[in-house]
Amino acid sequence: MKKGWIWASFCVSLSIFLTACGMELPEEMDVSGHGHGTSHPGGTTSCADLKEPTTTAPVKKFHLTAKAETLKLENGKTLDAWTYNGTTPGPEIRVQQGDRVVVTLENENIQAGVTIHWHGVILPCSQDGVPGITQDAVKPGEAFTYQFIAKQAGSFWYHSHQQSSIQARKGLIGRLIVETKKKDWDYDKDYAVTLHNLDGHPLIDQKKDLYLKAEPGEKVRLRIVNARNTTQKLAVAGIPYQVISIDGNDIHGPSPVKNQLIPVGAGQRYDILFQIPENGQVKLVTLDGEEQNTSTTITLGDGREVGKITDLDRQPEFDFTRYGTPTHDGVSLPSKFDRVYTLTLDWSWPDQFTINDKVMHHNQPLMVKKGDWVKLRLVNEGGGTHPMHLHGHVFQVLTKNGKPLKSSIYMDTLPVDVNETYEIAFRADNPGLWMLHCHNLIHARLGMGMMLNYEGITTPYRVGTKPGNVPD
Ligand SMILES: [Cu+2]
Repeated sequence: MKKGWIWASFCVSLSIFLTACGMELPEEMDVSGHGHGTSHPGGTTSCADLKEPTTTAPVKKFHLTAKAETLKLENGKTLDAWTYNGTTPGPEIRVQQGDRVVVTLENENIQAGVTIHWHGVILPCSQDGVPGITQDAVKPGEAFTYQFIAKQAGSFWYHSHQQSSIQARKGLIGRLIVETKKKDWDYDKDYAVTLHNLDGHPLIDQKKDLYLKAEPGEKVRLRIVNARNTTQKLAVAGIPYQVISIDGNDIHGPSPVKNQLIPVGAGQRYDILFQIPENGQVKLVTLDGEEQNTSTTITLGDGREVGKITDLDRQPEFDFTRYGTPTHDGVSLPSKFDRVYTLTLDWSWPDQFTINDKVMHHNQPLMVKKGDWVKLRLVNEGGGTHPMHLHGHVFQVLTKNGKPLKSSIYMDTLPVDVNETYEIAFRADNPGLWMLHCHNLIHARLGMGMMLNYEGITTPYRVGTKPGNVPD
């Protein structure tokens, strides 16, 4: 596994210049599986025509310009980064649930082209930002406007899905926060932060050590976005906290926990709630899940330090499978699923990360039709942790290693460790062509991805070197 990892890292640095390593990109390919002239008994619909209908929802407009920028880090080092509007993460987009979000993306000078994928957001196929599948990459001098209704409240993020392993690492990332109209939890301050790796520099909002203003006694909602490729474990010093939301989905009955590391998987979001102690400050430390080294800190408030973060490695991990209280949230799972698929995640020497022994573009799409209940079994047989992300849907985690969860937990990205098996379920209620891939973007680049396609959905776009659409 270690060897594979080193080779994979080497290949990705190399593949910026070469395509010698890993997965061979086809010259031109139609991921819908329909091809030219194939007919479908129920007729066909193009992904490009699946848009949000016109409504009276309040419109919130934003403009993001992708451009190369020289950034100066706190340590004085300068970096050539790719940014949305000159910073990484790009501007935080904050809207209210029910708003119509209109974002114009302009590409100033990123030669390979860019897109914006709205990670975790349930939106129409044409707005998903995946080059060669839902649109063409936006080339220098071009623009593309995204429009979707923010139906889910919660913490989300956005990133380019063109050569994402390179572009996210170069800085093309940002946050999307959707607030509820009426505050759903009791807090005074609402902060969101992004853990990211900027070209080899582990950072939190472009800093090594982040300070956030908070007064003694204040309750803080802290939204943590992990835009890195590996699980980031978060230690909170000395005070109890609640995990109130994962991937934008509220937890039912979140009890306070203390001295537990929160493992935020790559691509995931965890919202935690805590109170600043009287005369105290709160400190959080992140620990990289694979390299086991501490990387960034967050400090809230000005008082004396409460509690010390010691024995990081010996702290137990927060376990979402045992958290929360049982719910009857109205979504009752069927006794029989319409489609059941097993996906075995693995890697093979020297540099391929596979699903069912095949790399992306060689796997047949998982086919569903609208209304199906779908169950996926995710089995990790090797190659490190695989944070599996499904576009366009939120799934419920049913079991871990055969054991049912304590509460109803919903996610869009689930980190699956080696030798673990999860069962997840969702309703196929959003017709389109959706990627299902590992959000360790290096693994995705080296093959770990496939399509979940609805019957009868086609696309006018093509993946490949010829059209210049590289979705992984
Ligand atoms: Cu992976």
